[in-house]
Amino acid sequence: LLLENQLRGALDRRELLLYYQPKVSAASGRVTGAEALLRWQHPELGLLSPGRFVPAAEEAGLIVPIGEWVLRTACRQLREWLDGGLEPVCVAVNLSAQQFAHQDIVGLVQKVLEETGLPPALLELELTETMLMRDVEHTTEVLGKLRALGVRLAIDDFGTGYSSLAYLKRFDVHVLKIDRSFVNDIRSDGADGTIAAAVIALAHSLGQEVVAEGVETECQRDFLARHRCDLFQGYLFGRPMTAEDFAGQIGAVA
Ligand code: G
Ligand code: G
Ligand code: MN
Ligand code: NA
Repeated sequence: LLLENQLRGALDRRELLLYYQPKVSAASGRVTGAEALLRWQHPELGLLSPGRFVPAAEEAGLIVPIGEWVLRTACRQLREWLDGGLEPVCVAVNLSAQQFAHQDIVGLVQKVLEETGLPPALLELELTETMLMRDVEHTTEVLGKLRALGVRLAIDDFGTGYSSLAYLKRFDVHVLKIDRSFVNDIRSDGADGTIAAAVIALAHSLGQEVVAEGVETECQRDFLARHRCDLFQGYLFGRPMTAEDFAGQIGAVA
């Protein structure tokens, strides 16, 4: 409760910030994108990860204004990088269930794209299966409208929630992110990579790209590359880092 009260003022006190974790193209080995990840620079507790405060923010309804700040900040940051002459990268933002269910998320995304003048295809929205499965009629409608704006849509933590293959086809997203638990299963001899390989094949058969998250070892990377995974994200390539540090990595071979 204390944390919740402090969180109320955190936005105004400018204590929230975004870190960026590189996404690396399997084909070129270069950094071509990032996932924006929220942090709270708490005055006493130090730098807090979202696991420590996002659940409280959701319960208090604060995730809606915070999520709006995240979206706007990530888009403004990308605008700065483009204006500074850096090569275009795709930046992914996580949406929470509440933003997706209760907010005019389509209107917000449209407004922020207009404000920043970004090419919509440089913005990716990460949504979890659980969020999408709550109300499939609503989901189909909202995803269709977001898709029409030109932004990219990704299903995050794929394989950990439950979604039927029929809905996966109906929702028509651009990207599947293989949950890191399946990447973590991949051992040096390739054993236990079955689910990761199956998710890649499934995604490709639906015309979707695949991002593997939580890639920590070269063995995992090599296994995923052999199975034609499109993008890698994980500590092997880079931890979540400040915007300034990430800018230095854009386009580099990771
Ligand atoms: O960085 P960390 O491992 O603590 O992230 C934990 C979770 O927080 C991840 O599942 C991630 O999707 C989520 N998360 C990170 N940034 C944001 C954000 O800006 N908004 C929401 N809703 N969730 C986020
Ligand atoms: O759920 P989501 O995918 O949005 O969460 C991303 C989170 O995963 C980030 O908080 C990030 O810190 C964490 N993460 C990113 N790469 C790795 C990795 O290689 N290993 C582990 N264990 N966690 C990772
Ligand atoms: Mn994510
Ligand atoms: Na994830």
